[in-house]
Amino acid sequence: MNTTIAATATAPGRGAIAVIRVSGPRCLELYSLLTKKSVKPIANYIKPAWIYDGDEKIDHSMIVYFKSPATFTGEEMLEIHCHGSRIVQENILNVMFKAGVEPAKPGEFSERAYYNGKIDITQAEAIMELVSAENTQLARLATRQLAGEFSKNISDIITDTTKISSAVAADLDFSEEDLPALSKEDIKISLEKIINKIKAIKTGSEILPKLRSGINIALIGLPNAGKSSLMNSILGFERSIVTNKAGTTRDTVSETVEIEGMTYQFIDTAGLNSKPDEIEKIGIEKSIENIKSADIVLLLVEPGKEKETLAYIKSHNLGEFIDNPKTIRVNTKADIEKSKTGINISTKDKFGIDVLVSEISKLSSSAVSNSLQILTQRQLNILSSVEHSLTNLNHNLNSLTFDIIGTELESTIVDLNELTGEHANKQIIDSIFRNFCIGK
Ligand SMILES: Nc1nc2c(ncn2[C@@H]2O[C@H](COP(=O)(O)OP(=O)(O)OP(=O)(O)O)[C@@H](O)[C@H]2O)c(=O)[nH]1
Ligand SMILES: [Mg+2]
Repeated sequence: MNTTIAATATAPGRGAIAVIRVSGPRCLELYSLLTKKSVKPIANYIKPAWIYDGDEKIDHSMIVYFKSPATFTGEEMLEIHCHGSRIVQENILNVMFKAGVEPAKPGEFSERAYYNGKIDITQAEAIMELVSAENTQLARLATRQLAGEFSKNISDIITDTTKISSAVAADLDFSEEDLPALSKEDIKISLEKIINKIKAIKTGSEILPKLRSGINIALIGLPNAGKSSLMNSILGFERSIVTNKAGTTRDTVSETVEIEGMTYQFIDTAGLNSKPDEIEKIGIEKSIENIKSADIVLLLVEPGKEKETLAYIKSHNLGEFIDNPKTIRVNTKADIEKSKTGINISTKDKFGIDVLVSEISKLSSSAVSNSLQILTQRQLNILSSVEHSLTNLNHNLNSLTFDIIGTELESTIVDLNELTGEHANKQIIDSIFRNFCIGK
């Protein structure tokens, strides 16, 4: 790019320090304009310096020059770590804007990195995910994608597809004299392998929306079972009211918490009372809705109430939630009496809660396997369409000529290349980067 761009990279608002980023061919000239130093700076060394607007000192900052091509964008870059007031940032940027530097568009630094071959599109998308990651799991996944794991998976699939496509092309050249080196059966086996790889990536991403919004855990049981006490114990603060009166919680009470890198939304519900008053009735309807939509159900039973609890659940058509892999049976008030089935806990004597929490983690992390990938909607759409065409191709293989099979494979390779950004069209690239923050 011929232009030099600048923007603040840190979050807007007042902070101790803000970082202004500059990229483009005029960085060295701007370094001496801003610092009034005529000596060429040593690359990658951060130095304290007065920043000037003409002859006026406007901040005492730390400034660093990055020499191309070993920089984030691949171009010459500067970073100015200035004092974090909005005015200081604006003043420094204005010195550069007056000198003809352009304000960076959202995502323009990453876009330049992409066009200079520093990152591919999936890595750019990973940067965006990392910046917005709300929990450790998401941050970890985004980091893996940034390290190129997804691009590697896709390039493996492209290599596999190219292998069949080249073999098909070679067969086309020699088919007059020789028997084909590649049988339809061979193609079928290879295609199935590729389709399965794509399916695995897609399946691995199904839990993503849950990772983002949080895994819902509903606490259910008869009135006074100890639901609110348990929820408060897990959260570590008194979110729900606890009393010895049955029917204390009348509405659902929910709270988000991060446990071992995952976001959970715990939902305390109204006790399942067989003889509810008007208000409880509405609360119980909500409890039942929550049971049905929860990812994990904690079924709480206090000593002596097992039969009654199970009878209530069955009589309300919720029987499927009793012996269900997503239901954890929790025996509350185990300081009074323990049960042989389920996890015994006591919020009074504080035992069993750690066992329960690790059971919850186990249940949810089994869904978050190592095959988990971050997929944007754009990537998912391309993968689904590739899977669809390869499945069709595989299905109709016997009736197709090698010529047509070759053409189909070629067009699949073009689609796959779009995933990592090779041959992706400019409009798509633009729309990806314009969703980024300014300064990224
Ligand atoms: N002994 C003993 N009592 C407990 C324990 N946990 C809760 N309780 C008592 O049981 C009563 C009911 O507790 P809650 O947590 O309000 O029960 P709940 O299921 O939310 O009740 P509702 O909101 O009315 O449906 C309170 O008096 C608690 O102090 C426990 O581990 N041991
Ligand atoms: Mg309660």
